[in-house]
Amino acid sequence: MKRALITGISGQDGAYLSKLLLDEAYEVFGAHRISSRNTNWRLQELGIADRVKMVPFDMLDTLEAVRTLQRIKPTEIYNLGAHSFVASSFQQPVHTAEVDALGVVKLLEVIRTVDDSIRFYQASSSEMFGSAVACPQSEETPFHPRSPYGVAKLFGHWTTVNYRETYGMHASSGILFNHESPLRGEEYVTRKIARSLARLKLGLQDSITLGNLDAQRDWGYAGDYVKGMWLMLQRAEGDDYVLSSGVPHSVRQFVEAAAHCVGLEIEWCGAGLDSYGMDAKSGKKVVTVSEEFYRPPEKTQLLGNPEKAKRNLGWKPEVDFQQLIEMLVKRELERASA
Ligand code: GDR
Repeated sequence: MKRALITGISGQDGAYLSKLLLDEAYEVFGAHRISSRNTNWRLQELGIADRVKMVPFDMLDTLEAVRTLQRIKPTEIYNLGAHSFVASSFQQPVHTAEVDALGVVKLLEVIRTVDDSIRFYQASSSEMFGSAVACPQSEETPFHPRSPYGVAKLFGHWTTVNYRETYGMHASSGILFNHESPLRGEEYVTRKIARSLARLKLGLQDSITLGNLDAQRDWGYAGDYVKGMWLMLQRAEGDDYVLSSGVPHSVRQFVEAAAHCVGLEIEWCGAGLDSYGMDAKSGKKVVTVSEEFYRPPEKTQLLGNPEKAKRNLGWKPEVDFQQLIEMLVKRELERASA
């Protein structure tokens, strides 16, 4: 039986990956920090909370990690644990670097010490591209991160490459563009929009305040992307892969499509920080903009080229932009009516 250890088990990707691995008959262990709050609502929502075995594990506590690995003897480790909210990494750059950068080298050192045949997946990010010179971005595009999060992730990425090249370990880095689902945290823009519009529809909220409406992202469905993670570790050799939809959309387009799902049509007025969106029927202001949610501007559009993953892994996204938004809004309507 294959055994997988997942760090970041309480996050969106940890939940979907656990589900996939359990369906593939793995024994799944969730790395759990003893000091952290119990946040297994995502595992509960997928109906797998009692099938994932929680084990004590702190990314930064090397000795505890050694003991846990010696005991459970995983065949695969998925390092999804991270400070993953880009905006707050500007307020917590040191903590972000400790977890997202140093955490990776500590974990790889532990693996190399305990059993260097364990296959390793590192959750890298499109944020490493930042102000990349090329668009779309592929595995060959030079990186230029624009946030403390992106900088820390880049260290984790190169460390993974280095352990593969220097020690011959089966280590893969998945450079994932934005991947969303009903299990996203409420601070991320997709869930924030879907949740607010569902609540607006049900009269529980009057409006939503966002940052840059013209920011663009390459959005896909998290359930598709965790499959790509798994496929990477099933190859004979580790490697780096971009996973993305290859289709760009703006925050504004996301709002329009989500509004459409709840029967609203948005009419846009103004520009930049003075932009707002009106409900075309009632004339009520339902979308406003605040500097609070703005980030330092991106010079290049973040758009991924997933051709290598398609070619080598046989991976492709199954859920498109429209289906993703419908899924998110439907779940938020259920949650708001519960
Ligand atoms: P991102 O996701 O930073 O791309 O990182 P997020 O959903 O936070 O932002 C997406 C884009 O929307 C713009 N935006 C807003 N964002 C938030 N959160 N709230 C707002 O009100 C708002 N208004 C506009 C942002 O500026 C940005 O352009 C996600 C995370 O999951 C990372 O961990 C992961 O590595 C990358 O995706 C790939």
